[in-house]
Amino acid sequence: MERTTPSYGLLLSLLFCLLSCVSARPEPKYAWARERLHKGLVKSASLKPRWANYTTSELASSCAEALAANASAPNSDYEAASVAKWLFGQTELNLTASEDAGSWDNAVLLIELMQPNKSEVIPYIDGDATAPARYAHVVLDNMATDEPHYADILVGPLPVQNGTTTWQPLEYPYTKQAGGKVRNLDADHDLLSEWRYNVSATVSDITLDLWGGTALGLDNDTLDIWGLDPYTQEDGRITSWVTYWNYQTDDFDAETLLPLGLFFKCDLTGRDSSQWKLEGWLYNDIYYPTTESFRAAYYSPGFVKLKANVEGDWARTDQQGPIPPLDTAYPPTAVAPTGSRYKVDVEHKYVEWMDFSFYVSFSRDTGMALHDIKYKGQRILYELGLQEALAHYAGNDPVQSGTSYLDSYYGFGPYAFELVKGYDCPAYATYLNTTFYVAETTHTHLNSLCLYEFETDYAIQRHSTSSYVSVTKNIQFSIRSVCTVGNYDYMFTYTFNMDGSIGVEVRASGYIQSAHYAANGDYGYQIHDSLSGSMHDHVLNYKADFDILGTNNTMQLTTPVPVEDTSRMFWGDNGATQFTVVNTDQPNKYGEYRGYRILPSQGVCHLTVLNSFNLLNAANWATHDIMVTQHHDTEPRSAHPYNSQDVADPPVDFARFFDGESLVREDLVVWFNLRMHHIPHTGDLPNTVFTTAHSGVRFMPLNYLLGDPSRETVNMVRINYNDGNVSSVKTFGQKDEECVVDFEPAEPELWDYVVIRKFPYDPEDWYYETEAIV
Ligand SMILES: *[C@@H]1O[C@H](CO)[C@@H](O)[C@H](O)[C@H]1NC(C)=O
Ligand SMILES: *[C@@H]1O[C@H](CO)[C@@H](O)[C@H](O)[C@H]1NC(C)=O
Ligand SMILES: *[C@@H]1O[C@H](CO)[C@@H](O)[C@H](O)[C@H]1NC(C)=O
Ligand SMILES: *[C@@H]1O[C@H](CO)[C@@H](O)[C@H](O)[C@H]1NC(C)=O
Ligand SMILES: *[C@@H]1O[C@H](CO)[C@@H](O)[C@H](O)[C@H]1NC(C)=O
Ligand SMILES: *[C@@H]1O[C@H](CO)[C@@H](O)[C@H](O)[C@H]1NC(C)=O
Ligand SMILES: *[C@@H]1O[C@H](CO)[C@@H](O)[C@H](O)[C@H]1NC(C)=O
Ligand SMILES: *[C@@H]1O[C@H](CO)[C@@H](O)[C@H](O)[C@H]1NC(C)=O
Ligand SMILES: *[C@@H]1O[C@H](CO)[C@@H](O)[C@H](O)[C@H]1NC(C)=O
Ligand SMILES: *[C@@H]1O[C@H](CO)[C@@H](O)[C@H](O)[C@H]1NC(C)=O
Ligand SMILES: [Cu+2]
Repeated sequence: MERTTPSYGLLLSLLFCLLSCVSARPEPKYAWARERLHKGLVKSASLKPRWANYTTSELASSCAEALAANASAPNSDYEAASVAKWLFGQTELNLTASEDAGSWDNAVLLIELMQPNKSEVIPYIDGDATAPARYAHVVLDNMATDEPHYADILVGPLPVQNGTTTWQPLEYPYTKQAGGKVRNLDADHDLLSEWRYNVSATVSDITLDLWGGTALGLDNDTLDIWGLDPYTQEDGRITSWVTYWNYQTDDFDAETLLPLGLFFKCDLTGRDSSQWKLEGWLYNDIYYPTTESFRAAYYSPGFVKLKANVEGDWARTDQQGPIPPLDTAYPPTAVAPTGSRYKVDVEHKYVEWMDFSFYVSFSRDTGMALHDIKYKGQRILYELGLQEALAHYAGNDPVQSGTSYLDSYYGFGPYAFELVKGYDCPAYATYLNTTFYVAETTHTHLNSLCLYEFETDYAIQRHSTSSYVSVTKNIQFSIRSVCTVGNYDYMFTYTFNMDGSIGVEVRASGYIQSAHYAANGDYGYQIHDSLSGSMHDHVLNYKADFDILGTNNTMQLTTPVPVEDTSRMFWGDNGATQFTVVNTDQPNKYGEYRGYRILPSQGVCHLTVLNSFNLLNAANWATHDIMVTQHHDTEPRSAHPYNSQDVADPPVDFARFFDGESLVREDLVVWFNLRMHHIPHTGDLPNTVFTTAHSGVRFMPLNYLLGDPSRETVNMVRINYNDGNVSSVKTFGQKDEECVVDFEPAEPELWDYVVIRKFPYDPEDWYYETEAIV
């Protein structure tokens, strides 16, 4: 496969050259969302330690339980708590309960079930091998040291037993062999926050003059300061740029629309705050190396003061403006008149719909994933799930140009909140809870996954002739979750279809992260008085571990080509290349290979940024559209949540998965990306909309069956006619009873909505004080 030359528009072409120019500037890094994490999830300040046996939840919602089904399920209650209790008994770990832990203590961040090796699971679920031993994956936040680091460890076997349970550094799933350790650049978060407020205090006169407010860490602050994620990691130094934002003045989450255009750079290397340094200020594209030089310029005649971004109705999402004609009449709505036509085993998170079945798992890092997806009794995918999501910004200013969020750092699990019935999913959907265990507390988010059937607005099949018309309803089945990671709401949906195809889709809504418009014209449209829609790329990486008629699979391009040197590819010019995972050992009766084809269904574009200075090796999964490797137990995931902490030498460098290994008759894993180029325009205000911020890939059976399986449904009709008169109507045994729709079930009870989006989280009081999550 050759890489085709992209023909992006003007702005994007500009980006290529201008990004490199920006890289020559004093560079940035700091993350506002990090603050949330530490305020809440990591240090649940007001909570009692819960590691003894408080929790009722389990490691069990993790995928391994689903895969290893029964054998691993017993005793899942209290299991995470028992692991925590055991860990606190290991004196060499020197752990402090999360609620008491400060920035110089070791704490437990996460406990989950370790995903068992596929090499052990397959013989178990398909054969008569015994169930794989179960282990807990634990992440420690070791801060009682000059070199704070996260440590991935394995605890087991489970259940915990004195004498037999041990812990060991976890290393095999990562490309970096460093004892499962990665440095923690944010251990001194609180001190750093204080330090930045101290810097800000030195220009209070200026912020008061410019914006009538201060950022001092006081209750009456009207300004916020935050900056880069990841930090800039260069030549052994850790630096960051910080910028000013107006706080929103009401409930609407508008802060990321209110940048003020003043920036300062700091050197944050090391743990000794007396060594941290302010390295300069930037305002209106002019750099001032010291506070004194900035102040002197500010009070000089002719200093240009930029307009501030101030909240208004333009940044609020409630109804406003003239109501469109007839809009107040009740709109069409979906109902399921005969109830659900699918089965959900809530305990095992096992789902059956029509000829599909699968298990659902949920994790702190990456949220929802599907396992052991079978179609007509045959496994087609061993595992399908999100791996990582990147939002790579560009801009003339150091905060935008330095921002490249890798969202699994924050985790998708903690940000999957309750879905709104009748809005996020149909009112009649099945809703499942999700749980994860962090900081010695089980967190349960109610109704945060939904499953439902839905009739699309187009038929799946039709044909008409002079004597009949034949047409089939397109009924599909979806599972969905929505994760609000900071300012954005990502909607993740897997869709199963009667033609045997599976859709993987993501949509984005919520507030954009914007830039001050000053001198940013090459990086975004001006979208409000002082606002630039900061251009960025979203790239979301997925793992699709195909097993087509077993694990002896081959990647087939349009013409069957062994692809040893072309394991990383682009969709190709004009969609001319078809990518199909086939089994060459079991051709169909015509000798054609049975397989599943992978095709983009929406939003085909590549990551614009090449050789990102911000990311170095931390997101090497973003370079191509579709990447194929052999399955290895040592390569379960394309990324690590702390890749951002050491971008040059991250725990998982995806590029190292590629060594020219054979992709012919091997157990193949397809890693693919969903992407959106986002150049926010006025229509992104107040929020980006899901309609166009959308990317998808579809897996479709290719020569897999001998015909179209959607012929099996009865939900079709054939109307026969002659000379203009209908002679018969065939409905194939469809349920034809008159169904009088009772509207009640279609109207959800929204007063039941459970507000759990707050940090800290109190499992005894889910309704407890809500904090904004930006
Ligand atoms: C919790 O622990 C206490 C003592 O540590 C024990 O008495 C109690 O049975 C435990 N509860 C559960 C549900 O395991
Ligand atoms: C789970 O175990 C029960 C009985 O122990 C058995 O009937 C059932 O088939 C098992 N289910 C699976 C998916 O293994
Ligand atoms: C254990 O952690 C405490 C802080 O929680 C620290 O003061 C102490 O030095 C640590 N001990 C060892 C042996 O690392
Ligand atoms: C899983 O596979 C890896 C790599 O082969 C191995 O190091 C590890 O011990 C295995 N885990 C278990 C629980 O067997
Ligand atoms: C293990 O031993 C410790 C200390 O001897 C004890 O406190 C704890 O309850 C024991 N745990 C189990 C599961 O037996
Ligand atoms: C912030 O300023 C206060 C008052 O000058 C000082 O006591 C404190 O140590 C400073 N904090 C940091 C992190 O520099
Ligand atoms: C904010 O509060 C502090 C102390 O409470 C006070 O000194 C300061 O004047 C207040 N600032 C504003 C802008 O009102
Ligand atoms: C979700 O949790 C709530 C509260 O514990 C419980 O009542 C409900 O049954 C759970 N839902 C499912 C589908 O398990
Ligand atoms: C898988 O392919 C290998 C050759 O690559 C062959 O030796 C083996 O028999 C095949 N296994 C199955 C189950 O067909
Ligand atoms: C079709 O229906 C019309 C109206 O009922 C009738 O007049 C006509 O004879 C019918 N034609 C045929 C071919 O049955
Ligand atoms: Cu976007």
